[in-house]
Amino acid sequence: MASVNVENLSALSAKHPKPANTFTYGTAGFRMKADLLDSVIFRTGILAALRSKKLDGKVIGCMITASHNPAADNGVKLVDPMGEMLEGSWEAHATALSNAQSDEQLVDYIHSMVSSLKIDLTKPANVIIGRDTRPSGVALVNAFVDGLKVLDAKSTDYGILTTPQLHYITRCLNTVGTPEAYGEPSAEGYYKKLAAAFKTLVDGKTKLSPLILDCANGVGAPKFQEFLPYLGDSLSVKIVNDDTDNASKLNLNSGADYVKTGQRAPVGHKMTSQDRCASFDGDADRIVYYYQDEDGTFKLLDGDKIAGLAAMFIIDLVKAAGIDSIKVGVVQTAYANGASTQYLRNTLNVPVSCVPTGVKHLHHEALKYDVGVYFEANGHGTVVFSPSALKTIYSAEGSSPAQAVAIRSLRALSEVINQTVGDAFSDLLLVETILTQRQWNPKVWDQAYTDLPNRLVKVVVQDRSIFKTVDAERKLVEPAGLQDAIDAIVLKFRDGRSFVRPSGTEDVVRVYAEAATRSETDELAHRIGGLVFDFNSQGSGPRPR
Ligand code: G16
Repeated sequence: MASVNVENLSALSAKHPKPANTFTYGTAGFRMKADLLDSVIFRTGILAALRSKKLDGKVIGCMITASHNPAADNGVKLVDPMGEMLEGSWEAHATALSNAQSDEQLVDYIHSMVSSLKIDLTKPANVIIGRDTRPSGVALVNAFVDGLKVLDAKSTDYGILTTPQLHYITRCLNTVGTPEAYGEPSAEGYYKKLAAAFKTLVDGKTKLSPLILDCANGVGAPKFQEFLPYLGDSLSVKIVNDDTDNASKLNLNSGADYVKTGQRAPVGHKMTSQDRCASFDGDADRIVYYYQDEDGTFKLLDGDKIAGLAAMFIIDLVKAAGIDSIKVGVVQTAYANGASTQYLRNTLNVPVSCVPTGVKHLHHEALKYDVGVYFEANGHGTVVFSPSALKTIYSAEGSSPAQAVAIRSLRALSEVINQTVGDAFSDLLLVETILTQRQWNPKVWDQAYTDLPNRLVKVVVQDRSIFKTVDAERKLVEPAGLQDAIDAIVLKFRDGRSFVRPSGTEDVVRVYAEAATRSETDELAHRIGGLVFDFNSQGSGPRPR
């Protein structure tokens, strides 16, 4: 089993002293102001090495990013061998290591993990690293590598990548030479795989008008630029908000989160009713679409709309292929618009599950279906095909030319979709495939159902950890009495629905509200926001108006 070289650990740890703060591995790893992260990331390096050793040297991924957060923030998330998020039970270890008060406590905790999880420290450890465009990323990678050195882990730094590219490469490295080989383990391999599948899917179809793509001044901009030559003339995209030299512009008045939360277009492009538009977030794992109606109204096509479109298309395709034994299911969170859930259940007749926020929850639930479509309303999601569904798709022959075409499309679809995690590039190609095959503009897509008016409000509180939820985050159990007060207000609104939950990525509490009309929705959101702010006089930021 061996034990940790304490001298080596102390020498490395001295370079990364822990501040007084308490840390939590949350919805998407650790995320906070970059200048607080040095010790956390060093210790996450130790955890990544332990995880790899536990898994016999399988490659673990590390992504340094704070995604949709402002430029001054940064974060880290670990990726398990098949490209999925770090196993849930290890999050508590990440939190515990990051909060150890001294080197002795750190060593003790590592040894307790080694013994309780039966980790053989003599095993090799392999870790790969990617980061987004934030300037703080370089120093944080160095801190992480110091953490790896504590346990002699081998590392490869892939430099700047989108988060989903890092997930993809992790899976490729762990499956190379096996029947599950996922592709060439490089950004180039990723581009080649996605572009080839997309070209198959749109072959012979009339090309759509150019897509205006807002990259939030983040890593999506240089990476999509790099991707374009592989797509050739199969797709036309005009990239806007691509200034990654000016770090302060990252996610500023642009990007998927800005567009979804504010239900407005980003800066950087003056939209007309002819335009088809989409926005990535800061690490390109989320996408939302939007357009402008003839009367100038902004129309959002968010993750719920993408899920509906994808589910509709896949159901049609499995029918057309003559393999409708393959069952499609959809996974959403409490943020899903009520109208989208009704559309999925009543029009598409698909089973829908609701799970807590966080891709890890959606992903695991989606694996229960033959084909699981999962999307958060904020545009984070993908489609996963079970091994048996893939077997059926790849062994089907079809008894007519039409069936053969549908089977070919399903195969290409399983390749164009990044099944490891929500991926804005891959989701863009999925949407563009469907719109091209149907020759639909955004307005036609939008006609599937009409969203109930909805509003998201952020409330800054002194301590968000006092907010505890149950029932897939739809109900608060703490602070005591707050849920009753929320329910009493909601009752007064037609079609009213509202819930409150602490964010796992920002220092805020989120309030979601839906009601029959826009003005009732706004009032409901602001009344609940005000209630949260006032409750126990905890509010510390601006009171929601
Ligand atoms: C992360 C998670 C998403 C989640 C989002 C917001 O996204 O991966 O699953 O929806 O944070 O989470 P919360 O409401 O807890 O702050 P990203 O794109 O920021 O990595």
